[in-house]
Amino acid sequence: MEVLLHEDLAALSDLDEQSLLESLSQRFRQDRIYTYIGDILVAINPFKYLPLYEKEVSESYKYHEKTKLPPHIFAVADRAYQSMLGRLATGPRNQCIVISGESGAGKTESTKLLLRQIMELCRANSQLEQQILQVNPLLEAFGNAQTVMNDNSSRFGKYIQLRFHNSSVKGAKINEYLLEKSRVVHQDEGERNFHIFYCMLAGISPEDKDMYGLLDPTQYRYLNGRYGSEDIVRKWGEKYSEVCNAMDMVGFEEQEKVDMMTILAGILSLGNIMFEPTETDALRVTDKSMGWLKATAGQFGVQEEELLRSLTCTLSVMRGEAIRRLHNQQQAEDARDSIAKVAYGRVFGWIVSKVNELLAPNVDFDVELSEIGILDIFGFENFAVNRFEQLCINLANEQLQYFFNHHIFLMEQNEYKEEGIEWESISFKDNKPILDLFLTKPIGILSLLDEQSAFPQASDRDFVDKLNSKFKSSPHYEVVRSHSPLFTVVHYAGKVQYNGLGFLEKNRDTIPASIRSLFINSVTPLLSLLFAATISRTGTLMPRKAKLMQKADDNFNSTRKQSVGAQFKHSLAVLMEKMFVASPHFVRCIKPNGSKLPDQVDNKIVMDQLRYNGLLETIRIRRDGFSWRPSFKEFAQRFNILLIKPDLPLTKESCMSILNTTEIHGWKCGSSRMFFKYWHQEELARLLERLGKAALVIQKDYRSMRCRRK
Ligand code: AD9
Ligand code: MG
Repeated sequence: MEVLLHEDLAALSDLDEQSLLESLSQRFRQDRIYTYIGDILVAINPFKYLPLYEKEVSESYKYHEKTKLPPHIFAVADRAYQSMLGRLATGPRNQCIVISGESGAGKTESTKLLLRQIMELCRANSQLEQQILQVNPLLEAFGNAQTVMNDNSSRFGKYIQLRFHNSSVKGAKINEYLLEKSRVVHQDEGERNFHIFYCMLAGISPEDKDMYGLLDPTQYRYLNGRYGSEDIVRKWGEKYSEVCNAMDMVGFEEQEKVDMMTILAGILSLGNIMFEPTETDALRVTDKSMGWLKATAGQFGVQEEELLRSLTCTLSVMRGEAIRRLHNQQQAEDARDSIAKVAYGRVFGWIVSKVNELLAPNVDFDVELSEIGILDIFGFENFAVNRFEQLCINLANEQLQYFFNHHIFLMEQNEYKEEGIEWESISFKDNKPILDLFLTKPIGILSLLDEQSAFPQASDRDFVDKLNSKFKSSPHYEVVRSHSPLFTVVHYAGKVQYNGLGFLEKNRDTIPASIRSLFINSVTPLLSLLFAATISRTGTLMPRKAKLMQKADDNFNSTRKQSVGAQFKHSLAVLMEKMFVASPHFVRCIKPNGSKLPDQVDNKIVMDQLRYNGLLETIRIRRDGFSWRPSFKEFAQRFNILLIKPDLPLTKESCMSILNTTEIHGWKCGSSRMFFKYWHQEELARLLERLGKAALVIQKDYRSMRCRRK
C-alpha cells in the first residue's frame, strides 16, 4: 500500500482517523518515526536507538530541499535556521520551535537533537557552541527525575533562546519554569528524587564522599531506600562524571561545585532528622537523629542551635514584640521539608542564572539580534495522585495547545474571512474555555486559589468547596464526592482528578524569616549568597539592594510575595507574548505505548493522542488551507527580483505579475495579502536560489571576461 508510506500526510486526498493511525504505525514499524503534515513534524518516540542522527545524516540535512529527504527533526532545525537568516521565502525573522506531547513522548530528546543540529549549522566549532551543548546534561541532572511516565522526566519547563548575529551564535539564555521542588522530599511509588542525588552518590570518589560527609545511599530517607541495581548505579556513576565535565565546560568554578555538592549532602542529612514530643510541651530531635542534625549543620555551614530553633519553633512579631511559637511534630517536619525544598530550589535557580551569565558574556538581550527559541516543557501528566504541580504542568500544556490551535486554525481561518477567500470552515476542539477556567479573573481556579491562600485560616477543603460551588455547572469541571478534597478537570488531553491537599501551602510557598536568616549567616559562601540575593525573572542574580527596589520580584517579604500560581501565570503570559511575535515551527511528539517499550504501538494510546492533538483537522487545514500568507508588500519586496525589476510598486498587481512568470499554481489573492500552500514557500525559495546561483555564474563569467580583456 504505497499510500500508507506517504511522508507528508497533508498530500493525501482521503484520510480518516483509522487510516491516519495506520499510516503512522506502518511507518513506525519500519522505523520511520518522523512524518510531516505539511510544515508540521510528527515524531513518534522509538524508545530505542536508531541510526538517524549520525554525522552524515546531519550533513545531508544542511541546506537541503525538503522534498528530497525523508522527514526529520534535523529538517526542522534547518528550516528554523534558514528562516531566521531570511534565506527561505520570507525575510529574516525570529523563530520559535514549539515541541509538544505528553510526558515521555520525546520532547526533551527532540530539543537536544534540534540544538545539536542548529549548532552544526552555525559551523564554527567555537567554545560557546560547546558550552551551549553542555547545558542540557547539567540541567537534566538537577531538573529531571524518573517518574512512572518517563525515566528521564523533565520536572521543570524551559525555553532556550539562541541569539545570533548574522549566521553565528552569540549567546544563549535559558528561561526555566516551575521546578517541582516537592520531589526533593517526597516521591510516589515507582518514582525517584532528582537524578543528581543518585549520580553524586554513585560517582563520587571515596575522598570526596568523606569530605562532603556522605554515607551509604540506603540511609537517606529522601531517597526512599530506592537506589538500584549494580548496573544502574554504574550508569549513574558515569553520569556524574558527565555532569562534572559539563560544569567545567560551562565554566563553573571549583569552589562553586564543592559548595553545591555540600548543600546537596546537607539536604540529604536534613531529611533524616526526626522529632518526638517530650513530657512537657516542647519537641525534641530523636536520639537517633541527633547525628543527622549535627551533620546537616556542618554541611550547611550553620550553627546547630540555630538550625534546631528554625525547625522547632516559629518567631513572629506582634505589636513590636517577638513571639516564639513552638512547633508540634507535624509543623517541625514541615519546616524541615520546606528548608530542603527551598535550598534545592535556590541551587537550581542559581545554576540556571549562572549558566545564563556564562552563555551570554557580552550579549545584551535587548539589542537586535536574531533569535531561535526552543520550548521544551513538562508534558501532560495524569498520575494516580495529581497535586498542585500536575495542575500547573497541565495548565502549561493547555496553554501550548491553545497556541497551536490559535496559530493553525484560528488565525488562518480568520484571515480567509477578512480577506474574502472562499473557504469551508474546519472545526477544531477549541480549548479556550478550559484555559479560561484556570486563568480568568476574578473567578478562575488560580484566582480562587490566591484568594484562599490569602486567608491564613482557610483550608484546602475550603478551596475545593469554593471550586465546586463556582464551577459545578462547567462542562470542563467535575465535582468529586469524597472526604478528601478532590476535584476533576476535563483537560483537552483527558480528565484529570486532582487532590487539593497542600494546594494552599504550595501556592503560598513562604519561607519563614528564621530560615532565611539561618542561611544568610551560613559560612558556605554559595548558600549565603543564595539567600542574600534573589534570582530575578531574567535569570540573573541580583544583589539584595537592587532586589528591594524591585517590588514585583519580592521573593522574601511574605506579606507582599506573589503566589506561585500568579508567578507561573505571569511567566506563561510573557512566554506566549514572545512566541506570538516569532514564526513558529511545530513538532508534535507522540508516545507509541504506555510501557516505554520499543516496536510496540498501542492503538488506543496513539489514537487518543491523535485526537486530542487535533491531528486529523491539522491535516485537513494543511491540505486545503493556505499556511503562508505574506502581505503584498512583503511578497513583492522579496520576489520582485524574479521579474528583475527592482523598482516594482509593492501592490497586488505586481505580486500577480511576479507569480505569472513562474509555474506556481493554486495560490490566491486576498484584499491585502497573498495566500499560499505550504509547499509554495519551498518552490519559491528554490526559484530564488536558482536565480542566485545564475547570478553568481554571470558574475563569474563577467569577471573572467574582464580579466581576459585586461
Ligand atoms: V517529559 O514531559 O519531560 O516527562 P519528554 O521530554 O517528552 O517527557 P523524553 O524526550 O525525555 O520525553 O523521552 C523519553 C525517553 O524516550 C528518552 O529518555 C529516550 O529513552 C526515549 N526517546 C525519546 N526520543 C527518542 C529518540 N528520538 N530516539 C531514541 C528516544 N529514544
Ligand atoms: Mg522532557
